[in-house]
Amino acid sequence: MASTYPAHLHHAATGSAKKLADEHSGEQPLKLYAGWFFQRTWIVLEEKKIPYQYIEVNPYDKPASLLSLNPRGLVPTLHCPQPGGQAAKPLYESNIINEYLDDAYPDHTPRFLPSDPYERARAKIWIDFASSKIVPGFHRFLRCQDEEGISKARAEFLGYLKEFTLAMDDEGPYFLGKGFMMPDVVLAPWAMRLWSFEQFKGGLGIPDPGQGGPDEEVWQRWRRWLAAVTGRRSVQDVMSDREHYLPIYKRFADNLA
Ligand SMILES: N[C@@H](CCC(=O)N[C@@H](CS)C(=O)NCC(=O)O)C(=O)O
Repeated sequence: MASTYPAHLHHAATGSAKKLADEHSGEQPLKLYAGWFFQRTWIVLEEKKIPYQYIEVNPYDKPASLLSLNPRGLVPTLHCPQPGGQAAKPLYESNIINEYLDDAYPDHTPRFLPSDPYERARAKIWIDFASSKIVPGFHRFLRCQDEEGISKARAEFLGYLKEFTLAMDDEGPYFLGKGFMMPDVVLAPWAMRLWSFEQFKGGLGIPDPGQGGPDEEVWQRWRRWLAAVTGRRSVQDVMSDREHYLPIYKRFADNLA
């Protein structure tokens, strides 16, 4: 299948992600087709300790087994075993897969969505906000080339982070309180890539501690969330070495991807 992913870029997990991928390379009924650059579902499988087989996909050379499950060949794609000897069925879209894992493996804690119907629905509002506003805002900001565009995109991105932070539980450290849950997972891979703005766009722009003026408390709460999420073992374990993300993010920053 044709891919826009350039062949010279790295295409397999490295560092701690490679170690984890190797540990999960053995045959299992539940199979995760994944790419080293996309981690939401991998984090949930690790947190829940659900047995799974990790199948690394080279975006430049997708295996036929993936294309038969998901003709678009996107990762993550999950190969879900079915009861009674029925053929396994595919699932894709990371947030949907993660909700499925929470429902299909209820004995594997922690749960990633609240059980209270209102809290569960509210969590989904912020999962959607992170996916539909913050992540695209991240990429728009990184792609901007001229000074005026960069400062507009930065203000938009920080506005989204502020809105997300204002919706967090006051104490935290996580979005919904003490538990690391779906609204955290959905942003975790991007929280780990905020260095891109220092590297390529003259800084992210969040004020230093004590410099936040009327937003001081908001940014304090953001920093508490960021430290908890980026310090989380599962989040660190699924990351590849930064040297391999650099050329990919440089392509974004040069507006080539
Ligand atoms: N919204 C989807 C995004 C899936 C997606 O776009 N995956 C990308 C990686 S970030 C992919 O498989 N790219 C390979 C390609 O386009 O060939 C999700 O959250 O699962």
